[in-house]
Order: sequence, then structure tokens, then C-alpha cells
Amino acid sequence: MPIPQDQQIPLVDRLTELSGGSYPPETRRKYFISGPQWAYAYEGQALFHAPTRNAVPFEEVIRALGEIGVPWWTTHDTDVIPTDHLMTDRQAETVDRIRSALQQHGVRCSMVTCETFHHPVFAASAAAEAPEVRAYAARRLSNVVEIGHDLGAGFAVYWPGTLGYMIQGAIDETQTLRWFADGINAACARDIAVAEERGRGTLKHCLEAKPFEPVSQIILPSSDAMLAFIGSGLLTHPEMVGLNPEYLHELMWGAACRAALARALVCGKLWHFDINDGYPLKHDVDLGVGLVNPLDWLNVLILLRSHGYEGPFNLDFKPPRTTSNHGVFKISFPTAVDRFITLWEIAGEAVEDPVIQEAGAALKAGGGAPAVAGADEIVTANRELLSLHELIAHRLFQILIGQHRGRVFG
Ligand code: GCO
Ligand code: MN
Ligand code: MN
Repeated sequence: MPIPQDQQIPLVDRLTELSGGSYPPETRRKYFISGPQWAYAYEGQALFHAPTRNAVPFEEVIRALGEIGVPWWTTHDTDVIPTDHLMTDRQAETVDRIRSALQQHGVRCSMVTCETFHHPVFAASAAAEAPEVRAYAARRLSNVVEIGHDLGAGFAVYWPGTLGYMIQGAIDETQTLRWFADGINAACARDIAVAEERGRGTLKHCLEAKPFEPVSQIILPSSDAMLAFIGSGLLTHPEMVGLNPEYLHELMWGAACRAALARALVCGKLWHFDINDGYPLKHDVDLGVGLVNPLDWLNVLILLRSHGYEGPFNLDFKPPRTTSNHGVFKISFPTAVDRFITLWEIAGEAVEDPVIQEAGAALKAGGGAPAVAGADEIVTANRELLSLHELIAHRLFQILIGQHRGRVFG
């Protein structure tokens, strides 16, 4: 029996309800989860893809986040302010409207980010050869810092989308890196001045890497490259600059996201985290968190819980083109938040799990070969203990699916 159009929303709503397992908005608000304007309002367009959904203005996104219980909102400058209104009085009018929408719906702005990849002015990146492009980029970055302070944000993110090339040889990469640093330095300098004027702290400036897209070769393709850049000596205020890794961007180049996060953690630079899902060595499909790699996600969250990460989790995903505007509100956002919360809580159980704790402690205690033992003696002393690596992995699977609480199959 075909489902007539007027019965489709009731059907979707009923089946979503039947799925159960959703958290009330008050519970969702306890987590540092942010909803990006661009994710919610994404119309489904891409290189070969026409839009499949209608545009959603920020008032509607902020209202929806408030209702769902996503406590924080994030935005690019041009998601909400047309390029030609930026840095004019019309910008201030929009910022005022944003402030009242946030207040009205009990949502706060945690992060602002500068669009330096979509407009044709950034065709050769924000660190292009022409000095006027770079001067314009520095103004745009400084302006984003001001918008951040206007909206009470604590973080600014920079994803340098076109900092790279399709065709090698025309640019000198070392020069591009210096020019890119000039832009970040301008943002930090403006931040210091504005923070002082307004009696606020400075923002945390977070660099986000993606290995490719939209250009084929990116000059800073991974979080590790960003860490090297922060430590390169090119930044005037490296202490103000950290990372916003994105789960899928690390997967895209074949990394273990958990190991990439660990490297950021030991550098004290894991400040902000874009959460989503997808596949290794493929395009940036930006699926909702936990839809592809729930076990890997559990492991990521165990690492973050174990090391006291307290930064934001930014839902940087793209609702699929097959989802309608109603579906974005009813399914995409609430279920992404709920899968994150569930995985976070399961990670808490894994950290406390007696089997994992005892196995981990035994591995660290070792088999007790004397300190001066030879290689063969050490192998013999540890032989049976090392099987616990596989047992821990199995236990994590059990915890993921609830077998540790007695859930049985068959
Ligand atoms: C991507 C990027 C973006 C950035 C955003 C912040 O998937 O293409 O992650 O979504 O996070 O542009 O600057
Ligand atoms: Mn991102
Ligand atoms: Mn992405």
C-alpha cells in the first residue's frame, strides 16, 4: 500500500517514537554539545548534487536546538551574514538578532568560524599570492574574533579549506605557510585587544585539518601537521592556538582517530572536537556520529574520559540528502545527540569495568621477570598475560552491546 504524502510525517514520527531510547532535553543539556548552523541548515547540495532541502534561517535553527536540548550553537560568519554585509552596520543588526534568538531559546554560542573556502575571493586560499587577498583574509579573521566576543563565544575555529592546490609547482609551500601564519597572528592580535577592551578572556583559536577536499593536496592535511605548524615558530602566540580535530578527517587519511587525539592530548592542544562518522580513505561524507563506527567511537570516548577532556563536542555532520527538513529536526539532530550521550555513558562503564581494570593492571604489572632478564626470559614471563589484549577488545564489544549487563542472544 503506498503511503500518501499526508501520512508520511505521522509515520516517521510514530516509528521514531517506537524506536525509543531518546533522552529528555534536560538530560541533553548537561553535555557540552554544540549544533552547527551549517549542519542543521545544509540543503544537500554538493559538486554533483542539487539541494534536496529548503534553507533554514538561524532563528529556526536556534529555536530547534533549544527545543531538542542542544545547549550550544556554532556558526561560520557567512552562514548568517552575507559576505557583502560583513564588517558593515548590517553585520551589527544581524548579530543583535542572533543574540535575541539565542536568549529567547536558551541557547548559547560556543564557537565562531571564518568561511575562507566558499567565496571566489578564496579560490587560491586565504593565504594567496595577491597581498590584497591576504589583507582581506586578515580582516575577515579579525572580524570573526569580534563576532565571537559579541556573541559570548569561547572558541574560534579555522578550517583552511583551500590552502593547497590541484596542480603542483605554482606556489612555494613554505611561503604559503608563512602567509597562513600571518592570518592567524592577525586574529590573535585582534583577540588580545578586544578581550582587553571588553574585560573578557581571549578565545581559544583551534585549527582544523582535513586531508583533501575541496582541493586535492592540502598543505596542512592532518592534526599532526597542524601541531607541527603551531610549534614551527611562525605563530606570534602559539599558546593561544590549539586544535579542533574532526573524527572523520583523521579517518579520511587512514589514521586511527584515537591515536591522533592522543598526540594532541600529550601536546595539551586538544581543545575542541568535531564529531561525526564515515569511512577511511573516502570523501568527507560527514555522517551522524556512531552510524558507521560505534566501537571505534566507544574507544575514542574512553580515551577522552580517561584524560578528562572537557571541551565541546561539535556535531559537524551533514544530514543525508534523503532526509527531509522535518527529518533533520525529528531524526538527524536528536538521534545524533542521543547516540553521542549513549556512547559517552557506555565509555564511562568501560572505564569502570572490573574485567578491563584488572586486565589492564595485570598487563602493567608484567610477569615479574628480573630487571636484568634476557629477551627469552621476558617473553616467557609475560606469555599468558599478553592474551589479555584480545580479551579487552572482546570485553569492549560486550560492553558496547550490553552483554556485561546480562543481555543475551540466542
Ligand atoms: C568539513 C569541515 C567543516 C569545518 C567548518 C569549520 O567537514 O568540511 O569540517 O565543516 O568544520 O568549516 O570551519
Ligand atoms: Mn569540521
Ligand atoms: Mn568533515
